[in-house]
Amino acid sequence: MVNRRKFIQQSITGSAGLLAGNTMLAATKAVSGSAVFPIVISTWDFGREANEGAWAVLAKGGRAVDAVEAGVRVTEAAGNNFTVGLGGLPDRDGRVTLDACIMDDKYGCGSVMCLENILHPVSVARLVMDKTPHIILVGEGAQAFALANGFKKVDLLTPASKKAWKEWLKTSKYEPVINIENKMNSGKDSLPGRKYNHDTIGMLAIDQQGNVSGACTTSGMAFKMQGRVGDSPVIGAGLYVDNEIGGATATGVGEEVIRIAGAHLIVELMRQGFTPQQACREAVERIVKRSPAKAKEMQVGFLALNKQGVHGAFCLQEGFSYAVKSASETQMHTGQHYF
Ligand code: SD4
Repeated sequence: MVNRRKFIQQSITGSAGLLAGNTMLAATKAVSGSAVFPIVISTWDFGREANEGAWAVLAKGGRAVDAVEAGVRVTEAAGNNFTVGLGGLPDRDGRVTLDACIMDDKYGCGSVMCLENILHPVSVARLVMDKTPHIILVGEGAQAFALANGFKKVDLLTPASKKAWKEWLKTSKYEPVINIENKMNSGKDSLPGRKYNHDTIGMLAIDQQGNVSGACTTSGMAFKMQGRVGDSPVIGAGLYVDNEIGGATATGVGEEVIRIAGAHLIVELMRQGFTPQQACREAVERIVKRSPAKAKEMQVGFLALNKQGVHGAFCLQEGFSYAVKSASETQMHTGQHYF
């Protein structure tokens, strides 16, 4: 039986939450009233170029789901970063295995995990969503599906990523500490906001019709075990979109994000009235609460966009940047950090 005092307490907390939600809604409606749509946001410095790819779709009145796919494809093909698509750092056996997912405005979702030799995993995920009765395809099955649908085999290991792997083999130490990928590039470029200070790309967009979609794509943690899958292609962990509420995406050590179902948690918190930033902060605090010692030694960053076009981010460590593009803004932002 529900204890009466507890029931009253819960009701009070519930109304306070609703009140906070209404206040938030009133504040954000003003933002949507000032025509922030379309808008696209994405993780890290390379999000800037990716946003341009998405904007080409959004500016013409295209759908958010097409925009996020086009946007993250820019990063997948770039070949100049160690963490997404071509040139992504391999696993400990020298195999580049890619993870990606996409979610549209109607709870449609598609995902590929541990996909090898395909340049655009996000587009394979899109096809899984659009053309199959399934949500996730992994490994050989995902590759066979991609090849059957016209994708070509590509060697994703570049001279630079091969060199980094060979270097790593000298010690073979798996150290998923704060942005291990950045540590491959010690020096000024690995400083917060500089070119190597980036990671998985997660992107969220709202189109002119006000519909929300998202995509997330990565080569995963550098030098992971063969077969390891992180949060990025896991719907609800690395990405979640609910067209009534908004979307969220994650970057960093995926195991910790999966443990708290990070992106879904953030969307549900926004449903209760949290702002995107408050929701991202709460998710980070849950990680700290569960693993206080480990949290100090790693990076996790969350990025969220609510239905009204308000964005926010929060991360464990300093140095998480994200890119925003709308009719009124083309800018880099820095996520607030816990430590
Ligand atoms: C993963 N979250 O595979 C991704 C990759 C990442 O720093 O963001 N790496 O866990």
